[in-house]
Order: sequence, then structure tokens, then C-alpha cells
Amino acid sequence: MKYFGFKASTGAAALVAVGGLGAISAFASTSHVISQAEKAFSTKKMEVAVGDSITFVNDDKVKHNIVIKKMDVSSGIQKPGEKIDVLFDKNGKFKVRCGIHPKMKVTVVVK
Ligand SMILES: [Cu+2]
Repeated sequence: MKYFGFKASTGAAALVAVGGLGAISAFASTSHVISQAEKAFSTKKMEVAVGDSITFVNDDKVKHNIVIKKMDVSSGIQKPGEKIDVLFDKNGKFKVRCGIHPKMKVTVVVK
């Protein structure tokens, strides 16, 4: 598991190592999974609760990345097999994109 320690300047986003969230979380949170394969996310839309995290798993043969402009998230290159865990700690609607493949999009609604 690679730790992506990029800036989350607004505080809206924080990246944590997979499995790390449960250990430090004081409240019940759920971990969701969205995979990337055939240059597409496995879903177009996902609803999660505030405090939940989503693990983006690159199940593809090509590199991807995770960009969420509203949360100042930009993962950099995500190689095949790599996982990126994103914590959603504020409510709202967030568009998740792949910066390499413009057609790859998934909307995350945090309630
Ligand atoms: Cu991509």
C-alpha cells in the first residue's frame, strides 16, 4: 500500500493508508470500494456517509489517477494494482475524475 501524502489544504480531504482509518476513528465509518477497469470506474455514482472512505483500486492494465478538484485531491500516477484511499469528511457532491482519461468520472454524494 502506498501512502499518498499530498496536500489537503482545505481540510476537506485526507488520505489515509488502507486499514488505518478504522484504527483511529472514534465513530463508525464504512469503507467503500470503487475499482478502475477498462478505463472506467465501476460505478457512475456512489452515496456515502460523512466520515466514510472510498478505496479506489486500479484493476486495470494502464495507469490512472484520482482527481477531486473540490477537495484539492490529486493522487499523481496510480499504477495497476495500486489503491488510493480517500476520506470524505464533509457533506456535498464531489466529482471524481481520472486526470489521464477524461471520460472516467464518478460522482460521490456525501450525506
Ligand atoms: Cu484513467
